[in-house]
Amino acid sequence: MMKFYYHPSPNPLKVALFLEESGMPYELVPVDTRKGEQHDSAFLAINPNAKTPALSDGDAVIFDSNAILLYLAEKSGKFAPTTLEARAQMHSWLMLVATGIGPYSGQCVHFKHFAPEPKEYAVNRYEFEAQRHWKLIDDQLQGKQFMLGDDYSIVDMAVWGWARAVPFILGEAAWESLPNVKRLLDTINARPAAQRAEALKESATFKSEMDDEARKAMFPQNERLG
Ligand SMILES: N[C@@H](CCC(=O)N[C@@H](CS)C(=O)NCC(=O)O)C(=O)O
Repeated sequence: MMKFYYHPSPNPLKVALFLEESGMPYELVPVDTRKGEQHDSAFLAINPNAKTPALSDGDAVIFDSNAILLYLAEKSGKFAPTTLEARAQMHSWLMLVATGIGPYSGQCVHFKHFAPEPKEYAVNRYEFEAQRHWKLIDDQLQGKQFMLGDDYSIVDMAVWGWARAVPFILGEAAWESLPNVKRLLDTINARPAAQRAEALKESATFKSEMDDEARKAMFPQNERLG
């Protein structure tokens, strides 16, 4: 059976949503990143990048949430278009989520909520870039039900993983300028699979405190500051 290496945070949630939508059987393997379990040698053999999510499926081992979404779509034949032109759009938007939405939103959260002072320059840069990327998603959704048009796809799942966190990333007022992202979030949140994906966080006890142990595990660069 597939093993899904999971932590209740944006990138793993994308994969949780696919697995719950598709009904594919899987075993959940909790990885508590605030306790440093992403650095255990057994997990590094699955994902040398020491991040969640990851997936193993027989001889196939896949890391990086968007690669896992593509793998699962190929394996199941679900949630991805079949024409060359539509697949080109799928790849473009999936890569935009992978290289723009995720990294800029993640750095925006880091500098706003976790980094020590002085951080004004970094907050300004990452909030600006996160907002700019989210506006691209909002514009793409204008006049469309889903990211690729009428059909729900892995691109929507990738967007959903991070859209859940928009108030934490950009502040509550962000929804005023991202009405189409909010609509997509509400549409997906209403799906039973999304509710099951969210409920996975209850399947294990995950550490919530961002204390010294968590900072050491997640921000190892701080060691160099002494
Ligand atoms: N590009 C990777 C990023 C994965 C990532 O940053 N995962 C976060 C959770 S959303 C994580 O495991 N953080 C723990 C850490 O940075 O130590 C993906 O999309 O899967």
